[in-house]
Parts: sequence; structure tokens; C-alpha cells
Amino acid sequence: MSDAVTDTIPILLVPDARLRAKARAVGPADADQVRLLAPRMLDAMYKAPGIGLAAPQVGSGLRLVVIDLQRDEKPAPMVLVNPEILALSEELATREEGCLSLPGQYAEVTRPARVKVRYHDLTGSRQEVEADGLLATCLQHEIDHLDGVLFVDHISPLKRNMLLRKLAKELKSKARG
Ligand code: K1U
Ligand code: ZN
Repeated sequence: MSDAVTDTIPILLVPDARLRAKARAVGPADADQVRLLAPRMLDAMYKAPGIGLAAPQVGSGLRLVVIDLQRDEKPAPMVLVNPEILALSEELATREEGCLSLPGQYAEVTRPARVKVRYHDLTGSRQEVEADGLLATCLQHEIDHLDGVLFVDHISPLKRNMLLRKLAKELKSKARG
């Protein structure tokens, strides 16, 4: 049976090549697609569960990100169209990251502690957000996805290979049932 449009959109897993492609800017002709895709991405993110999701993770090549750090309390979804990093702090922060495209895999990642991001919201208004803490990490993680970059690219090759081998083993064992 074919999928209904309301079905949960599947999240792609590493090593899917679509996760390594650079996404393209959303333009005026993409408005309808973005209006349909953003709520489906939020739905997939809440169900996963996760705190962020980028369009390439659901097979779309658009520069679109959704984030909600309040997922267990009152929902506060952010939809970021064409997000751009305007400034990064020199100060760094290390935080454990996970990724819905590498389920069950976690690593400490060091990134700039604060970030300033410009984006457009779903109404087309230009917005800016300055963030620290988990939101700063999440914004950088999701914008990386738009450039085909995964959190494992920020750790040592040794740790990365261990983590990718562990993921491959776990996915193989899950597929066997
Ligand atoms: O992009 C993604 O794959 C989503 C990812 C975002 C993220 C998490 C941690 C640091 C940086 C970016 C996730 O949401 S992984 C799942 C997760 O962190 C989580 C799940 C349930 C409750 C709280 C957090
Ligand atoms: Zn991710």
C-alpha cells in the first residue's frame, strides 16, 4: 500500500549518500513544498524523539531546519528557512551530541560556545537568533547537516571509525530481527 501524506516521514540513516550532499537555498518557488515539509519534519522529530532535524535527513535537498528544545514541556517549534551563521564565538564548548541519522551513537563534540544565526521563518520574515548552551550546539549541528557534515566529522578518525562500525553492526543486527 502506498504511504499516505500524513504518515511519519522516515529519517535517513548513515551511510545514505543524501546525508552527504550540500542542500540548496529555498527560493520563492519552494514555498508550498516548505509549508508542507516543515510540519512533517516537526512530527518526525517529536516522534523520533529528537530536538532538531534538517531537511537532508528526510531526503530533501532544501536548506530547511526544525528545532524544539522544549519538547517535553510546552512545545516551542522553530522553523529555520535558509539559516546562515553570522558569527561564532572564539570561546569553545564541549557537549555530548547524538544524531537521529546515527541512532544510539553519541560523542563529545567541541564547537564554538555561542552562535548568531540569520534565517527566514515560515511567513518569510527575516529573523536572527543569538544562542549559547544546547541551542548553540543544536543550531550548528543542524546547519552542518545542510552542508553534508555530520557530528562524527568533528571527532578523531579513530573515534569516528569505532562509532561508525558500531552503528553498522547494530543496524545489521536490527535488520536480522
Ligand atoms: O539532527 C539530529 O539528528 C537531531 C539531534 C540534534 C542534536 C542533539 C544533541 C546535540 C546536538 C544536536 C537529536 O535530536 S539526537 C536526540 C536527542 O538529542 C534527544 C532526544 C530526546 C530527548 C532529548 C534529546
Ligand atoms: Zn544530526
